[in-house]
Amino acid sequence: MKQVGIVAVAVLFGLMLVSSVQADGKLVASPSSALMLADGDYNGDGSSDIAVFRGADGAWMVRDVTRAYFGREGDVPVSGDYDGDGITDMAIFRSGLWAVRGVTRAYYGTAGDISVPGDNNGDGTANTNIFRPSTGLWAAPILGRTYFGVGGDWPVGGDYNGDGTNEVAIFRQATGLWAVEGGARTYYGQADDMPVVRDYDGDGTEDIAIYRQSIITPSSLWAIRGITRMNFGVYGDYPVPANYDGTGVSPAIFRFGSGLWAIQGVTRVYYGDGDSSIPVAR
Ligand SMILES: [Ca+2]
Ligand SMILES: [Ca+2]
Ligand SMILES: [Ca+2]
Ligand SMILES: [Ca+2]
Repeated sequence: MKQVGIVAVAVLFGLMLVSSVQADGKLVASPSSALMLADGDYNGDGSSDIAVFRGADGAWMVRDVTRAYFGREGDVPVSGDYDGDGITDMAIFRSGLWAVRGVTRAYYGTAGDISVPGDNNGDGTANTNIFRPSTGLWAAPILGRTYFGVGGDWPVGGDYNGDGTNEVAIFRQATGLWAVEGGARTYYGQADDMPVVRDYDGDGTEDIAIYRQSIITPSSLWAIRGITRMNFGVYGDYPVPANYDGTGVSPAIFRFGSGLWAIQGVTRVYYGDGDSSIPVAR
């Protein structure tokens, strides 16, 4: 896994959404630079919205819905429905501070933690979960504290058994291991794939899925376990799969620099300031 270069894919407010290019030409994203959102329906119409957060001035821009200023450079966006009204709230994580626009400010976790918002008990509200890479600690309101996974693992908590509540889960990028606490362990994908877990077939369970990109084969691979495989997007694109048209989750990418959103079978549009906007769609 020798690294031959560093590509700055986008400026993520001081911290960089950085990926490494390996000797074999693969682009490797890391969990500490990943965007983990609980939801992305900013007007509550049942469809995910095309949206960006621009750290330089704290602007949130939701296409055809709204624009607001919340947060600042260096904040990690953690969109979710924290008050359970069916509308996704703009929210940021800042070294243990969770600030939810118009709803609350709370402290949970600390600097260095990875924020993994999600609904822990099926009540329709997002919880302020964190994964601490240094120790493998998950701290999750309602679920409690548990140790699961190690540094370098991707936290991929979600509802894998369809009971309406989240399970703690990790994807180990080096080996392709998926492990759900109290559930299955399986291998899917290969070293350096990026997890893109969603409910692709709409049956109420999270589907294990990976996104793979490489200089050598510029068309990116989406592999969704037991459901489908396809090529969509090119080298350097960031995956933003979501339910944009209200009929189900589509593979989709955001292209840093140009601001292109390409949503398979749905649309291609340009939205966001290509230089500093990052996608906040889910
Ligand atoms: Ca919407
Ligand atoms: Ca809400
Ligand atoms: Ca569950
Ligand atoms: Ca599913």
